[in-house]
Amino acid sequence: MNVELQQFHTPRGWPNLSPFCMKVETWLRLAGVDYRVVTQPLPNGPMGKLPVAIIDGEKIADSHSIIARLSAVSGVDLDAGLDARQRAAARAFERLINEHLYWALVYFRWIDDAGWAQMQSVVLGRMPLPLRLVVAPVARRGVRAQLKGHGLGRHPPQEILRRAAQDLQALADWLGDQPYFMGDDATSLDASAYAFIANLYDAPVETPLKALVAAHPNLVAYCARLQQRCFGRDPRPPATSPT
Ligand SMILES: N[C@@H](CCC(=O)N[C@@H](CS)C(=O)NCC(=O)O)C(=O)O
Repeated sequence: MNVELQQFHTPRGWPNLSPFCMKVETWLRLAGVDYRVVTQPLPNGPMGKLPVAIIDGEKIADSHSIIARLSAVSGVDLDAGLDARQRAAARAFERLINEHLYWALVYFRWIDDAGWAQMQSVVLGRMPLPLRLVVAPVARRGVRAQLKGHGLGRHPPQEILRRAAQDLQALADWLGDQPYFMGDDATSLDASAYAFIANLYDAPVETPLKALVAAHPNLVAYCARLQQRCFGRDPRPPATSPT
């Protein structure tokens, strides 16, 4: 099986600032499937977003579709041990993380001025300054429109924080003292949960969301556990850039 994962360039020492890219890479690590990374400067691919994967020559966009295909081709089903109710809960939590909590992260990185200042140096900092001066405001305007379209971005920052805190409370209460979200074994929900919660808590762009995670010691310990298991010991394969 040949897997190429295309994801955004990311600062050294951090798997990926895009939680969707990091979700796929975390799944690959949990499943023990070999892959190589090709970094992309801008979103592209069939859906104009990243991640994209090329699996045995087939190009697939969208983290959910990528993981479904990876699972089918590799024969590794991290959710094989779940019954129907557990699958239902895992699905609901995954959607909460991917479709709601994610947008709070987007808001505090791209729209909040303190986050935006960091994003410009960390994410766009590799671009030559004249290009950055053109690209940065266009990208920010696009993200602002996406947040309005979603709806969360129409709220004031305090309300966005309050709703993110509710999501994190639900996640912390569900996790309790289990090692993984669905019990003793990692499932595909952990790929999402780790990638997104760690991006809130540990990533090299700090936002007020960090303190919301820090209020839950079990989520903090969870991030450390998954970090150690997935990215701690062996470094990721060296990434290449497209020629
Ligand atoms: N539903 C997609 C979402 C992917 C996504 O939103 N990726 C972001 C980065 S985290 C992106 O490429 N954004 C660029 C854009 O929207 O222009 C998935 O699950 O892969």
